[in-house]
Formats: sequence, structure tokens, C-alpha cells
Amino acid sequence: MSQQTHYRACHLCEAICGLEIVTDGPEILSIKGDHNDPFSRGHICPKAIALRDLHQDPDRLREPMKKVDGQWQKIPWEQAIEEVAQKTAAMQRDNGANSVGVYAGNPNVHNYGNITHGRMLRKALRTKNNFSATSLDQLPHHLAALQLFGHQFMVPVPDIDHTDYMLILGANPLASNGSMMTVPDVKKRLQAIQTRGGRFVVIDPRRSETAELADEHVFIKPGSDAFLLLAMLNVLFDNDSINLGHLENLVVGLNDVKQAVAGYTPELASKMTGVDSDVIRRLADEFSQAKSAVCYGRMGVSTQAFGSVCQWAIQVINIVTGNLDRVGGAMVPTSAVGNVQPGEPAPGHLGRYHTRVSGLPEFSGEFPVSALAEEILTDGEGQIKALFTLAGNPVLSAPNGRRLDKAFESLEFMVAIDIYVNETTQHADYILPPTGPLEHDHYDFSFFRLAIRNTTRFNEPVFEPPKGALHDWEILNQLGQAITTCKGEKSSALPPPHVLIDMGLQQGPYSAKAGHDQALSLNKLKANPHGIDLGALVPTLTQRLCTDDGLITLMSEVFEIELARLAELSDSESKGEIEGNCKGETNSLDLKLIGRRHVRSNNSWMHNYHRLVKGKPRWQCLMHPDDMKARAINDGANIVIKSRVGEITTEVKASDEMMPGVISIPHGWGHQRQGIQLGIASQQGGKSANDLTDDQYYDQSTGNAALNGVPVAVIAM
Ligand SMILES: Nc1nc2c(c(=O)[nH]1)N[C@H]1C(S)=C(S)[C@@H](COP(=O)(O)OP(=O)(O)OC[C@H]3O[C@@H](n4cnc5c(=O)[nH]c(N)nc54)[C@H](O)[C@@H]3O)O[C@H]1N2
Ligand SMILES: Nc1nc2c(c(=O)[nH]1)N[C@H]1C(S)=C(S)[C@@H](COP(=O)(O)OP(=O)(O)OC[C@H]3O[C@@H](n4cnc5c(=O)[nH]c(N)nc54)[C@H](O)[C@@H]3O)O[C@H]1N2
Ligand code: SF4
Ligand SMILES: [Mo]
Repeated sequence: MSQQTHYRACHLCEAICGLEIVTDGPEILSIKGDHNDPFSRGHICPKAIALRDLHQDPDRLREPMKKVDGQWQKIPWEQAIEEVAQKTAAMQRDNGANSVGVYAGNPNVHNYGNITHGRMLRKALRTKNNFSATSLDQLPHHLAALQLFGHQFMVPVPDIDHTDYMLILGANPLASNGSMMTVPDVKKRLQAIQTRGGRFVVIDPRRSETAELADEHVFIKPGSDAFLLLAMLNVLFDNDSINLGHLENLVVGLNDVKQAVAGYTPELASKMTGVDSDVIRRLADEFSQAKSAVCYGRMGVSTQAFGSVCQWAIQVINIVTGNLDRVGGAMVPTSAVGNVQPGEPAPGHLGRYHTRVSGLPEFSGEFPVSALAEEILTDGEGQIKALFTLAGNPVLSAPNGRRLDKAFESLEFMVAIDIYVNETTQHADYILPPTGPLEHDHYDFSFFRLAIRNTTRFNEPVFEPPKGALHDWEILNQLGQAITTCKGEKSSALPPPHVLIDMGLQQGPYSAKAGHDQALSLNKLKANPHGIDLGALVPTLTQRLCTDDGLITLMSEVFEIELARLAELSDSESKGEIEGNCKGETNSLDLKLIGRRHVRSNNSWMHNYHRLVKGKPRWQCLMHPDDMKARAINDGANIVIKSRVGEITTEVKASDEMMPGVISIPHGWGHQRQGIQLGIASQQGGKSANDLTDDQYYDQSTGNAALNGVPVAVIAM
């Protein structure tokens, strides 16, 4: 055997860092950052090294598994596909198409074959009961993009490398490495803003790692950001700081916004948010006076009760200060494949039909995950009786996980396409494990559309897949065809994903066909495994708006309704607290729960690697010392945390990072559930934050889960 060096993207998070992986036969000798990757410049984080553990993990499934009398048995692929197809077709024949549901989890967007081939399963099933992690995460971004720019994926990203002022709400890129903003090496890029004389400000109920680095950190009461953002707009109008720049002739409805925000004074916002009214005025002034500025908000503001208002207001702030589609502001990347422009498929739609039980709207053919448990547990026509999960672990990642646990247990039939037996997949009758990430080729279809520089890269597999193993896309191809055949219909397989990417490249904006001197093709990308830099973001929006009339209409009905609801709330709330639509008794729940991420953890599924979990525990509940004192709780003690839907016992850690009245628990822990035997993961003490989050607490316009700002009580043990 001889050593080989492979260049390869890390697929674990949205930063898509370039890696240099040295192998000797089947062994990985080293994983380092690829200094020749023009985008990530050698940056990596500890998770990249754990790719080796993932690759070698004996607990990772490599063959299809069938549950027989409560025991897992390995079965051949042909049998697995055939039996799953037969049972699925029979279920739909007897109970209707909607009796089968699908949940697609986060790793799907990190694995391009799942994006290109997911439609094989969707087409075969033709069910309305599609769910995905999008509604635990980013639906408000897509709604704002759809309403303002006419396409759900036309999401402007901060031009972080050129901005003079960045206002960050509810994001912690130093831990998450950036999201809806693909930005490897984010710490240096944020520091560079400061080095060139700019500023960045973080608004967060916790003094996060990013807040620590910022020029200014402002505490805010969880769930109240809509008031702050609307008050900033109010100040901008009041001060005549409106400047649409080159979008002047394209923006409609400025007066509607002016009227809508008229009541949202800094004083009202101050009462609701806990942020001083002078600070709000100053932030608005600084933003409008900066040479260039960009407002950016992420999980903390999208997964809250008024997440859609927040994401809309963030875009509107960028627009009315002339910072949309401008260097140093927010821009829409020009991607080599699937560039979002008029004619690009899947522009999106909202509310064409609704869920059976709670009447939540579909968005682009998917229902919110918050409705999944009740759609399984409520009898009647259209009830979900069988489920496919595709790279997801909703028992730990979706609100009211205990209820989902019960719901999954009650299913008549469940199939998981996943590489582990975990809290969710343990309920399956079949687990179909794809190849490991280093055993297939890679293209970051989703993230080049969100990257802070235009860039592209294709990577070959590092290892040949084991004989007989199937990639995710091959499983999807085969399942889709087999189910369709069982229904007596015909379907043809899709070509491999790399073929589709090659076609995309040769139709795209950097193709020979488009007259671009890069003349991109798959072969060209293969010859440049470090990636190809396609330049800084450039203003293109005036030629690319996807709205029917080619204009940006600032106000639309869905936001009018949300603003009216918010106004009602501010009138009725005497305490200046946001309870949103959290139904039921929450009076005694006097604290707010928010989430947290750590660079060594990745959602619910990377806790089986010693390298990432060793050292001091990182899953404790953080609480302000004053809140602990008031409850006679000692640092390091066990506490009971209660919400409307559940309770957990966990360890508390005193931290003045927290705003008083707020506690923080990272999600994705809680691996000690019955039935799970996953190596070292099951020995980890952390409990699931989503045993506390509430499936009835969501952003009303989209049904996106409100995972932050959940009312809870903490009791000493
Ligand atoms: N309280 C709270 N809850 C949250 C969040 C929060 O901030 N707070 N964040 C939310 C967000 S943003 C998200 S995106 C969700 C994520 O939650 P999920 O969508 O449930 O995703 P993961 O927890 O990442 O689970 C990934 C699953 O995919 C499997 N997997 C990994 N790689 C592959 C692969 O290549 N192929 C296949 N077939 N399977 C694979 C893993 O084994 C694991 O079972 O969690 C959400 N939940
Ligand atoms: N290491 C690591 N990286 C990841 C992931 C991971 O699990 N681990 N997950 C990936 C995924 S799926 C995603 S979606 C991204 C998420 O990327 P980010 O959104 O950057 O990640 P979070 O750490 O959830 O940051 C949310 C911040 O919002 C704050 N916050 C909570 N509630 C509120 C509120 O009401 N208002 C305001 N203003 N702030 C609030 C929290 O304190 C936290 O600092 O990260 C991705 N990257
Ligand atoms: S930041 Fe870490 S996990 Fe994310 S892509 Fe880079 S190396 Fe991978
Ligand atoms: Mo996410």
C-alpha cells in the first residue's frame, strides 16, 4: 500500500472547509485543513478530524437491518428494498397516499445525492405528509425570500469580507461556523471587519463566543427581537434615513412599512426586549450612517414565535438603508449550479393546503415538523401510519421529543435511511444504511448558493465503497423505482448526481455556453480539487428578481397578519413578556429556555466519538447566578426543569454569560433512552432540550418551531 493525499470538502457543517486527507490503503493517516483551498484557506475545526472516527466507527451501520421479534437482523439489500417497497405500496393502497409520511433531516443538505435524488422517493410516494428540518430551522428565511424576491432560495448573504458594520442577531458563528451564510474561517473574517475600522454588534440573550469577540454585545429577552427590529425601522423612518440606492425603482410599499412600524417606538421595544431605547436609536443610526452595513439573523431569531417577522424585518432594514445588493451589504451569490434566477425551479409557495389536525400551512410541499406527532397520533382519514426518516433524528431534534417517541412507537411501519441506530431509528422496522461520507463524491450544491464568495468545488470519493454498499442516492433510486413498480406504475431511475451537476455547470452562469471564460464543467472541477474561486459577491439583483412583476414589494398579507398579531400582543401583555402562541398554562413558568451550540458537537449525531465528547461536559444548563440564588440552587447541582410539555433533570452551571431570567441548554443530547446501545454516546449525561420545547409553540405564519424563548420553570432538587 502507498500513501495518497486527497482533497475534499468537509461536509459536516455549512462552512464547507477544504480538507487534506492522507490515507494508506483503508487507513486515514491524517486530516488537516487544505491551505490551497482559496475559500477556507486552511481553516478547520475539531469535527473535521472526527471524520476519521465516523469512517471507522464500528457502531456505524454498513448493512441493511430488519427488526425481527425486537432484534436487529442483517439482511441483503435486494430483500430490504423489495420488502420495504411491498409494505409501503400496500399501506398506501389500503390507507391512501397520505398514510405514509417522510421526515428529511439536516444531513440531506450536506449530501448532494440526497438533494438530487430525494425526488425519487417523493414521486413514488406522492404523499402530502412531507416534513423536514427546514421547519425546525429556517422557514422564516425562505418565506421572507419568497415574498420579497420571488424565490424561496433567493436568500441574500452578508458580504462579510467588505462590510463596515455588521449587526448580528441570534447567531453564534464562532460555534456554528456560520449558517445561511457559508463562511469558513469566520473568526478571522469577523476580526478583519474590526481591523479595517468597522464594527460588529451582537444581540443575544447569552454573551456567546461571538458576542465576546464583538465590539458590542446587547442582551435581549428571548423571543422579543421583532420589537427591536421594527423599532429600528421606526427610527430610520423618523430620522429620514431611508435610502433605497440603486433599487429605488424596484421597491414598492415603503409607505406601508412606514405606517406598519409607526407604533413600534423604541420605548415600546425597550419594554418588550429589555434593550435600552437609546441603544435601539443608536443602533439604527450607526447602521444607516455606516459606509456599508448588513443585518444578519439566524437560529435565535428564526426559531422563535415571531421568526418570520424577524427575518422579514432584517431584509427590510437592509433594503431601506440601501444595503441590499451592494458591496459590503447583503448580496445574493451567483452559484455555478442552480443559480437562483427567474425560471429556476421550486420558487416556493405557502398555504396551498394545511395539516389535518392543527391546520398548519404547507410550505413548498412540506408541513411543519411541529405537526408530525399529532398527525401520527390522531385517528382519522389521512392519519400517518408509516414513516420514512431520511438522515434525521427528530426524537432529539424536534419539539416535544417525548411525544414523537410515543408517536413513532405507535406506527405500523417505519423505515430509516440512516447510518446509526439512534433515538429515532430504533423505532424503525428497517434501517437502510448508505455509504459513509468519504465513500462518495461530493458537491456543495446548497452552500455555494449561500457562500460569502462565489466559489465551486467537486471532490472524488476518498475510499471505494465496500462491495455491495449503496449510496444514499442509489437507495433513493432503487426504493423509488421499487415502490412505483409495486403500485403497477412505471418510473425510470435518475442518472448519478455527478451527471446532473455536470449538466448544471454547463448550463450555468460560468459555462462556456454563457460565454464565461471559466467554462466550467465537471472535468474542470475534477482538475481543481482545491476548489475554484469565482470572485467576490457582486450586485446582480436588478436582473435576477423572481417576482412576477420584477419588483420588490415590501409588505404582503402574511406579514400584515403577523404584525397585527404582534401589535395585539404588545397591547395585551402587561408584563412586557412574549408568550407568543404558547398555549395552555404557562404562568408559573417564569424563565425562558434558549439553545446553544458548541464547536465539538453537531446536532444530535456526533456524540459517539471520544475525540469530540472528551473533557469537561458541555451539555449543562447555564443559568445566571442571581436566578440560582433566588432558587437556592448551588453551582453544579442537579435541577428539575419543567415546561408545559415535559420535564428533565440535569446539571446546572452558574454563568454570567446568561441574561437573568434566561437559561440555555444545547439540543441533540439525551442518548440514554431505552433501547439505544450506541457505544460511548449512550454514556453521555446530557438530556434532550427538546423534551422541554413545545410542539404547540411556533411561528404562526409558517409553523416553524419556536425552539427559543420557551417558558420553563427551574426547581432545586
Ligand atoms: N432545541 C433545539 N432543537 C433543535 C435546534 C436548536 O437549535 N435547538 N436546531 C434545529 C436544527 S437547526 C436542525 S437542522 C435540526 C437537526 O436535526 P435532524 O434533522 O434530526 O438532524 P440530526 O440531528 O443532524 O440527525 C442526523 C441523522 O442523520 C444521520 N446521518 C448523518 N449523515 C448521514 C448520511 O450521509 N446519510 C444518511 N442517510 N444519514 C446520515 C445521523 O446518523 C443522524 O441520525 O435540529 C433542530 N433542533
Ligand atoms: N458546531 C456546530 N455547528 C453547527 C451545528 C451544530 O450543531 N454544531 N448545527 C448547524 C446547524 S443545523 C445550524 S442551523 C446552524 C445554526 O447556526 P447559529 O444560528 O449561528 O447557531 P446557534 O448556536 O444556534 O446560535 C443561535 C444564537 O441565538 C441566541 N438566541 C437564542 N434565542 C434568542 C433570541 O430570542 N434572540 C436573539 N437575538 N438571540 C437568541 C443563542 O444564544 C445563540 O447564541 O449551525 C450549524 N453549525
Ligand atoms: S467548520 Fe469544522 S465541521 Fe464545519 S466544515 Fe469546517 S471543518 Fe467541517
Ligand atoms: Mo439547522
